[in-house]
Amino acid sequence: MVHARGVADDLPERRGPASPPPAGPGADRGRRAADPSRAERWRGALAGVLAAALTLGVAQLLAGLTDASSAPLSAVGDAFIDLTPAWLKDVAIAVFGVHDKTALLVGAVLVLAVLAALVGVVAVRRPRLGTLAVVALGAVGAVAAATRADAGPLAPLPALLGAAAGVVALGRLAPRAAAPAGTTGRTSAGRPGAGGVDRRSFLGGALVVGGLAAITALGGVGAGAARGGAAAARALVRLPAPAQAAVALPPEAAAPVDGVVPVVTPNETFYRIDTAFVVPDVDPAGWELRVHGLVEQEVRLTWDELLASELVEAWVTLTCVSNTVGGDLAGNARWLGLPVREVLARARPLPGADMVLSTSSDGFTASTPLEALTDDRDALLAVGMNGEPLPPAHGFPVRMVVPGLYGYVSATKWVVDLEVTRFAERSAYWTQRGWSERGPVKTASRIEVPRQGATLPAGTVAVGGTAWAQHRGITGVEVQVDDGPWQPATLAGEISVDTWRQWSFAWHAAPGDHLLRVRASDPDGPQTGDRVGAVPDGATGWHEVAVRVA
Ligand SMILES: Nc1nc2c(c(=O)[nH]1)N[C@H]1C(S)=C(S)[C@@H](COP(=O)(O)O)O[C@H]1N2
Ligand SMILES: [Mo]
Repeated sequence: MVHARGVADDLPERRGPASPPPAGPGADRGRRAADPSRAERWRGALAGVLAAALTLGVAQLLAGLTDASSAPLSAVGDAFIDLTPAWLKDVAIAVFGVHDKTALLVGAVLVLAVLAALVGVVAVRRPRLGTLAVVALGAVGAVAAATRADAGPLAPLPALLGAAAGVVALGRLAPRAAAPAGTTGRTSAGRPGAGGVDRRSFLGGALVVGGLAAITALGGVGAGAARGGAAAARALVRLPAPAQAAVALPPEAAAPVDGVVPVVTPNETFYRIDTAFVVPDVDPAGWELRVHGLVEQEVRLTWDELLASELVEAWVTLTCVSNTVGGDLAGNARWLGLPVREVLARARPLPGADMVLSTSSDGFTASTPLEALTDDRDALLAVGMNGEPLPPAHGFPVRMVVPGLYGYVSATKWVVDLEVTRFAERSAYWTQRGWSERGPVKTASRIEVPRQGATLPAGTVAVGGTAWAQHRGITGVEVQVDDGPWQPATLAGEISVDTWRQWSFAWHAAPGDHLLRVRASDPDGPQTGDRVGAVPDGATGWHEVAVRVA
């Protein structure tokens, strides 16, 4: 506030109280509506922001007691993500990467604060307009919450009751934000006491509303945590031993170069991409997978049935179609799960079916070729990631993992539904937003050491990185220095064709500026050097790193 006041005081004097009062009936009211004092505007803005904070606080408390995803900010955030044009989403992922949700949250809070401040300023003179604006904002939150894929019957309540609290708070604060009659203009000098009393009553009210906002918000967060939900259930999960273990990690899978990305990605640093503003809270006790559509027999699978099945464990490298050349939207983990083909075999797909549309609890969908889910690859309904239950952000309790396909067409997190269908009949979330209906992973490679722009001593330099061509396998990696000949790099040990593979290259570096380039080969030959962006089915091109040798 101190800072804000300072800024306001720097504004050039525009509409001073010295301007002559217009004459005529109602003129005074008209002048005041058009020209509230600066202090009054700031108090109005504060009243608006505090009323909005109380709205969110009360809503958060109710959401915490019932269903966290119905909190208006979360619900509006989710709706915003679904309604955002694809190009803007691509920009957000490109600019903010895996922090795109944090950026959205900060943006949403700032936009809301500005809106609330404006509403507050208006409400000082036009209380009914202020009430209407708060109700309208509450309605937006309620509609967003009620239209979520996993919305319960109580979903709109937090936003509506929050807005009711906001209306009351604004109704109390806004009138007190108004400068008392007779204190505007020079005449206020004659009644020194009035402005002081009024300011104190405004400040008192503001403190009460601000305090209530903080208490309800904290209470809501606490209630949500106490209810525990999926996080508490996850802590109790004991994963069964696999009926079929993953291959042992060969020690030579790690290239002997300091600073390359680890071969196994820890769950904590595994990249995260999804459309969920708030991580869906799915209780395994109530989880059920429905398999239906073009099948002879509809199948339902509960969590207990899933855990009692013969689970297999497999190393699979997951990659995102939005990954740019040299990018880091890729991770490698040991997954534990039931092969999807086992469940499909029970359902018996009908002739003519060529796709499985998987749906998550929050409404995301992916279209996976039926063949990739029925052939012998390790396409899993995964429950475990690197020896732990899936982290909530990575799909707890159950997600899909399909070797060889980008995540957007295969790796549905919080999966609850498999519909056997045809590409000609159904399309998935990202396909409806301009991405390809099929997304086989493109062969890719990157240089991780040395880094772009590094300065290195002359002599032998250890160059290293990672390459992937899931389900086809990496057969070679080559390095090119300054447009010279392609030279073979040394491949580290292969875990399986479904995982990435590290490589290293001993470079005899002479002083000067140099450009290093990498390309990988799969059984079909070397990856293409054509530079293509991620839309609609994945980027291509050779990764380059410019370095200086001193
Ligand atoms: N429910 C759900 N599942 C999803 C997504 C999503 O937005 N919602 N995104 C997909 C995409 S685009 C990718 S690349 C992978 C990423 O999985 P991760 O976040 O575990 O790395 O999840 C896939 N599964
Ligand atoms: Mo993705």
